[in-house]
Amino acid sequence: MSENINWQELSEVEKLKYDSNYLRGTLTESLADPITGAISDGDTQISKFHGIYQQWDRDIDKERKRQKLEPAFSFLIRLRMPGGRFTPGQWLAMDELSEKYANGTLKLTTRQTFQLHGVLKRNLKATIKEMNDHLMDTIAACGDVNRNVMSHANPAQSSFHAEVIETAKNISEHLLPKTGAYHEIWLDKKLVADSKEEVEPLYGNRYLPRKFKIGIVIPPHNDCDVFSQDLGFIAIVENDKIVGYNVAVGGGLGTTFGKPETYPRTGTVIGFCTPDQIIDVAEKVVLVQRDNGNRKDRKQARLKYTIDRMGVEEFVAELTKYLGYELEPEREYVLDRNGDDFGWIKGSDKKWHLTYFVEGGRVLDRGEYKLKTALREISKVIDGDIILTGNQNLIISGVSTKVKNKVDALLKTYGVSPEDISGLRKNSIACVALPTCPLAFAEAERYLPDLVSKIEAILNEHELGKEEIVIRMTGCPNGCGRPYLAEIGLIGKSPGYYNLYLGGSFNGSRLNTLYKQTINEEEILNELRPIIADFAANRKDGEHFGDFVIRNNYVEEIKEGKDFKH
Ligand code: SRM
Ligand code: SF4
Repeated sequence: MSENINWQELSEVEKLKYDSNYLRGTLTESLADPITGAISDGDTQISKFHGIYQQWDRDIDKERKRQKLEPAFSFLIRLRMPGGRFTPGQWLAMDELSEKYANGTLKLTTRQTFQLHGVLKRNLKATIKEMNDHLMDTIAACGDVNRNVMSHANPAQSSFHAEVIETAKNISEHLLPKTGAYHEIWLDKKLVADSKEEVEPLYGNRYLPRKFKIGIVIPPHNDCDVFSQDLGFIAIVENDKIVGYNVAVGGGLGTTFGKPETYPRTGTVIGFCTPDQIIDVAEKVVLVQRDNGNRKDRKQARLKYTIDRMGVEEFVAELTKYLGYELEPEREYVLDRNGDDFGWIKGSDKKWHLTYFVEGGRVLDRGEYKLKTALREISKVIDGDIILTGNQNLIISGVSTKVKNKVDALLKTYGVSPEDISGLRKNSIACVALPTCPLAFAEAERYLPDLVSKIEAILNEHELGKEEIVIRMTGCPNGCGRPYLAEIGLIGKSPGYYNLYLGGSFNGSRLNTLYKQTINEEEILNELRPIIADFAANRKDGEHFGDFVIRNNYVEEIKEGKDFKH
């Protein structure tokens, strides 16, 4: 495969991957270099496959330049934890690591895992080692491979939760890179075999053309936005048993302003597979993408573009060849929401489960609000686990009645008892954006809470405070907070300015549509005010905001990603 590659034709990252000796690159040398807080340019790409991104503090960028200093480099570390289930011991370990080596906060991501921000180069290895000591790793949390596999989060809602989370873990394990690079570089494990002989049976030496994402939902709850995944599985329950999964392919949300050939796309359901087939189907979809994805242009490399280029029919025909059998026809299912259901629920396991809202997914102590301390103390007493949801929230899961009372008391002690928040805030997601994200054009996590308060004031004027409306904001069009699937989507264009998108569906199955471009806060509120008033006066019974704005022609429904306008 290697000798005849015309590197001129391929994206630079292809050569980097190929030359990296199965993801080793020069990471060991970069880590040892005391002159700079950064790693080499090439290693910044390779480190992603190990769950690490190089960043710098953008808040103090100008000052560092003025002082002729290099940027304040630090690193983001992302865990791989399929299904997002953590033991209390693991939570405590992450809490401690965030204090010892990171910026003191824990970030719960939109893919059910943790990120640490602000880790200095000299502390990377110790942090990763300690994570591994607690049975947590960061392998393939980023990079051109299959990423963290998401699954339905709430054991209280479905007795099939345990089965689905196990399936997510098995898929994740099956699709892990097989290189020993991670263990050598971070855990000082000796080479088992000569690395030159080592092969990646699944990925080959250039891995995938681009990142790849998988999620599993149990209807009617679409809590991991199954249509945003490269590969989504929808569990089908018949006679009190999961009989299989509908298979959705080609979801993906990232776009680039000024490049109309980039667009968000919702996954296409192409059939049904049995539980025995699910790992094979996952593997073969990955292989079709490996062999057909665009390796020249990374902005056209996701599976969604491969499928639109091939056409769904040809893609399915190719997949069938790889599988050696046909998928069965898709089965019926209904998805009714993509947000989380908050509060305590007693599950069929007779245990208690508390779904708890974490604004922006940021766990920290701020003044009297001591969420980080509360969760630390709760982790010391619970007899269950903590599960992260795909909406940046968490579930204190599987506790007895006695412990439930202790949890409530601890939340109260630390000033973080669950509040009666609005239906809008409950359904809000903001990506990280500034100050850590190098790609952000505008604020998101640090700004959305204030904007929500201002929209709440308008909703309250119309007695719509309880109305559940999905609102999501990102600092750029990459889509990390899945804004293209929100009923109200806000995407950063420049500091203080956003594009406003309306008309996503409450269950996450329909893309929204551009309503207004490059508007500031005052304009956002002025645009939303009359629409909310109209909604209050003229909505049909039970009609959701996203459906209302389409029925009343505020925006036209987008049927295909290709029709999306930026
Ligand atoms: Fe993302 C890149 C944060 C979920 C689409 N994403 C980034 C980087 C690493 C910026 C970078 O490349 O340097 C961001 C780091 C910011 C920081 O300081 O933490 C970043 N993405 C995040 C997280 C932490 C957002 C959050 O607030 O929770 C999410 C981590 C998930 C995880 O645990 O793995 C996160 N990113 C997503 C999602 C949502 C999802 O997967 O459910 C998407 C849209 C779905 C999709 O992939 O299509 C997403 N991130 C992107 C893209 C655009 C990809 C594309 O196809 O165009 C980029 C940029 C890129 O890859 O070039 C990106
Ligand atoms: Fe950064 Fe953009 Fe992702 Fe937000 S959407 S975290 S700004 S890459």
